[in-house]
Amino acid sequence: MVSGKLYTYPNNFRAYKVLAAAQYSGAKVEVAKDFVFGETNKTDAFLKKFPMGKVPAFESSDGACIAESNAIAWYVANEQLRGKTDIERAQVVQWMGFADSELLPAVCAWTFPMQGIIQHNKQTTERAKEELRRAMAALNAHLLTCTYLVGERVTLADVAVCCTLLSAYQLAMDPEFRKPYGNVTRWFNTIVNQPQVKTIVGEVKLCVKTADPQPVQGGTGGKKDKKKEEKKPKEDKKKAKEEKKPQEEADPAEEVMAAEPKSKDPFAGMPKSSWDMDDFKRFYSNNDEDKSVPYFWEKFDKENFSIWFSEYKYSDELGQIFMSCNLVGGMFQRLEKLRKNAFASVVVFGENNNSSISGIWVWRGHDLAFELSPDWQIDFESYSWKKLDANSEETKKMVNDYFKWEGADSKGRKVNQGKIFK
Ligand SMILES: N[C@@H](CCC(=O)N[C@@H](CS)C(=O)NCC(=O)O)C(=O)O
Repeated sequence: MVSGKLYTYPNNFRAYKVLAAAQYSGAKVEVAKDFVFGETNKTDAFLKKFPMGKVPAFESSDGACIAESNAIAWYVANEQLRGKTDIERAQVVQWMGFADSELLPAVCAWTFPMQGIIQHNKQTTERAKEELRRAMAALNAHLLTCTYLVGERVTLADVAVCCTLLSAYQLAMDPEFRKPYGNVTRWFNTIVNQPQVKTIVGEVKLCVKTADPQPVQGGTGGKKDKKKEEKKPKEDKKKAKEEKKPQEEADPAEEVMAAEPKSKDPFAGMPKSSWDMDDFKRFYSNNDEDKSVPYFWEKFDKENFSIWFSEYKYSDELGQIFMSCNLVGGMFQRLEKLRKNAFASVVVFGENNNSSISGIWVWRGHDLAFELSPDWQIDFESYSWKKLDANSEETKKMVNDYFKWEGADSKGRKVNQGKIFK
């Protein structure tokens, strides 16, 4: 029986292929708990196993390391999913290639701006829609006479194509766009409602209205972010690069950015502290919160560090949970240089179309840290910030709940998932 650990961030459609395949085959695939995108996958230990530093990545119980989501999905699958004959297996590979080459670039180019991952560009969007129409027409013709893409049962072909189309069906392709592709939509509904797929991707609601592009900075999607968006073109590019822009070419400005001198540590002038924050971070990663929360309070240096509660201001504009998670993940990435002097647990509460984001932050000094560096001013205005009294019982309870990802938000929404900035 195949078993092992999958490294991924939450709601990664590439990881869905692997996890759904494991549901069919019974392979034991455990998602690595402490994985932090942009951090864990850049460590020497990770790069030694997976030199490209990309996820999903799989480490089997007997030590084999596999990168590339399709290869991992193949490895954890069973005979039904891989195809029973050589011709079926070839067709499965064909559709997996089709998903990556014909669908994925168009889906990403169209939906990434809606998720605030890359900047919206009308021309790129129109080209992506056109490419998607062509691929959807080919799929539609194939599915006129077939229930599944290959053979008479679900295979990896269905899983891969379906997962690749997921964000397009959820965010972009409204009923009018979908109209000519009724066979594809019927097939898509069949696949996402397979119990083995549904348990991984959750309830899928088809797009009613094409989502609007969102500001890249992890803002609100509203006009209020326009100014910031214009002010920070460099970060837009950086973020877009990190997310591996599907259709954009290397931008010389990015090379210029890479060559920019490193800015001075904004905390350099602050007094030394007896608290070794890295030690706490290690302790937190390696122990249950029953131990790490008391450890925090035992070591925490009230003189030189402060504790803050932050809340995303525009929760009524949050849509899909994975977009809320992207918002938090994007903010963490943009605060890279703050990591050395800060720790945070940020929680997404609720469910799709009814969620909120809030968190507990701890950093060096007693003022709002984001004002110390121009690099850190992209996201923080989208949040309210309240400094907490480190001596109060109320603060202790909040820290406890947030560090443990327990409890509910002010509207009673339960914890959906948390992210740690460390
Ligand atoms: N072809 C690869 C693509 C993997 C990939 O691009 N992963 C992205 C996240 S979805 C990543 O890890 N990017 C990190 C980086 O480029 O440093 C697959 O299907 O697994």
